[in-house]
Amino acid sequence: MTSTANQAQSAQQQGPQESRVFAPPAAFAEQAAVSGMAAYDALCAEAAADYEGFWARLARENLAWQKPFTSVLNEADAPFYKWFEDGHLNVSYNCLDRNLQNGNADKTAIIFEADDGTSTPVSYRQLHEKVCKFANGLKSRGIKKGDRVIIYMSMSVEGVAAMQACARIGATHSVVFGGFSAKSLQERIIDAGAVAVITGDEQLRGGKQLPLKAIVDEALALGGCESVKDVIVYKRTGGNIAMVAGRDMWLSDLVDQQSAECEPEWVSAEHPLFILYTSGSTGTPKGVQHSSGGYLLWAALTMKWSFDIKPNDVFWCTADIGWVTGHSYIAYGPLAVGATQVVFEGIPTYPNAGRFWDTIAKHKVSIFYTAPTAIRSLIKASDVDPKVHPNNFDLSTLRLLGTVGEPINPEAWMWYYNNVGREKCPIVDTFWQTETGGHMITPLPGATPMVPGSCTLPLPGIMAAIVDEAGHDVPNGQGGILVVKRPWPSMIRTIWGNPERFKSGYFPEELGGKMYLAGDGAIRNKETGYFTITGRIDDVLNVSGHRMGTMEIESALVANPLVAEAAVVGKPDDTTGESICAFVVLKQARPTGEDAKRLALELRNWVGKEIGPIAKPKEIRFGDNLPKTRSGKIMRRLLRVLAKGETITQDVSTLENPAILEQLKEAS
Ligand code: 6R9
Repeated sequence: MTSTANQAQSAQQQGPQESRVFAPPAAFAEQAAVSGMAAYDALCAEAAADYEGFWARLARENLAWQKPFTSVLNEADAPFYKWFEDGHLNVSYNCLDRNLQNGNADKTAIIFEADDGTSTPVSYRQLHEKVCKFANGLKSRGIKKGDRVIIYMSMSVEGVAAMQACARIGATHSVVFGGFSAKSLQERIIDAGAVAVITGDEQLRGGKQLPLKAIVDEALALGGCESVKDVIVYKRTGGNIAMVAGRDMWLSDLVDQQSAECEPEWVSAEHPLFILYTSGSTGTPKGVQHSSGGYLLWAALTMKWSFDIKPNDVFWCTADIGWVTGHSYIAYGPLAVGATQVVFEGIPTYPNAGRFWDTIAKHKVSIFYTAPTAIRSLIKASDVDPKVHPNNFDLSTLRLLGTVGEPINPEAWMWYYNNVGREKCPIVDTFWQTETGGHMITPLPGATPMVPGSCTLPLPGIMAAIVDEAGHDVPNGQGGILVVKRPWPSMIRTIWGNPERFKSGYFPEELGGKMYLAGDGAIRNKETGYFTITGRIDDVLNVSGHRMGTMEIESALVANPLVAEAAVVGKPDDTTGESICAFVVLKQARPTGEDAKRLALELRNWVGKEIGPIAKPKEIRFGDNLPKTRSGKIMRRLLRVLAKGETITQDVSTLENPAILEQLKEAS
């Protein structure tokens, strides 16, 4: 661990102070599930007074239990915490059957918006039937409770159904994002010991047909995947693919003749619902293992608290099911609360960068949840082509906006608030992680006054705190390490096959072994106590002994009207220890030669003015774009290599745009 406390502290001291505050609109607050700060405080007080009683009440009220639990939290084998462990339930029953019983059978569960703009509604009754047939199909192949199933599919009703079908029979799924390479897929198949792979023939993205099944074939051919007995293929494009006799089968052949009824497999609340691989700061991807009961409780409850979901809402989370956001806020949360949601196959820029706004208007979306990186790229696109600006679309159905995945810089927040939300929609800036299962720190839209760039306050029951390296609380206004002091129901249970790494990585001895280490730095505002995430603790810089969050510098750069996007990394420096290297995308075309020099100087001075001379990037490189994963995260790891002038030897298969690396290799 590095000395994050000081880093975040100095970043804050030097960083611009955000003073704008936006109260939740009165009309929103009046009807909200958690209405007003007094209601928020009351929930927090309830959790503080009787932690287990609080969670037990919520678990009873929000989930259907086949066998009620008597044990709430078992800490005997900490940090391997167990929640509601003697209770039995089925996640798919909670998401589907419950809706057939409570009058939602004919309600639209999913509006599938295809890449080409055609859309298909699927009711809860239809989804239930699809999932039951799918589950029976899996059972007919001998797949059973506890088996691991890899899902390597694009965004589709079938992808969601595959996850639900696994949940129905008690199989543990591991969704691998459809953009991962054969090698990454193979590693995950082997690590999980999967018995089957569910995939598609091809995927459609931005009008292009891209391979899926061919990559599965390649992954299996790499070897070591002998555990895989079945490959089940959903036909999406009808493209030409190879089928291996005895191993591969079409989904339709497997499910068409199956019964539309499938008794759910009742499992313990602690039964592993899924494993989701995520990258750590070092080493191979970790299989984050989640539970059934605690996980679903939080997916459902945050739909109500953070998203204020109501029966008439049309919810749209633009994530992919390959990421945790697509698990909690597409495959499980919305269905568990009987919501109608849009499931989107395409990309935000096809057929043009107005696609999000057009789709919101078309399906009368009322709650929209996306990533800051998408917002920033759409800001840029609408500056270039005013026709795709949100002003040209009927967004009047929107009542709530959300962001996730990375800090949102105040300028992007304001643009989202003004142009998309038209100053009437609260924005929930939801801080959470693959490991946390659901939202952790976020405004409650009908209660919390919002400050652009701050995820504000922990949800009731989430004991988030900021500590120094010895695990001691730091005062507000002083940065430190973000931790969670008490276990919560939807937390990671272990790293699949590596309990030691789970223990040492998330509950380090240095912090006493009982606090969950999020891996992010944070600071609380002196007056409000609001949290601001200062970035991953591995993304902090030390220049001449002054430490600062890369995020602060990026935010300053993006606040410049010329800048569309920026990523800042450290570069070893003989004199100052580390120097700051900024990769910048301008709203205008990428400058070169004298132009680049002039603009770099201008931006350096700008940052100097915004934060302080110490934060001035020593080097600025301009690009047409930044290297990003397909989920939109900037790959700073690669930028650090480029900044050093070294050759990239790491795997770049998860990059959306590998070609950009060449351009960013040297100074513009
Ligand atoms: C849900 C998800 C987790 C990391 C996390 C943090 C960053 C996510 C954020 C945020 C600031 C937010 N992060 N949400 N930082 N504000 N609202 O993204 O999970 O892919 O595991 O990433 O993303 O650094 O530690 P995951």
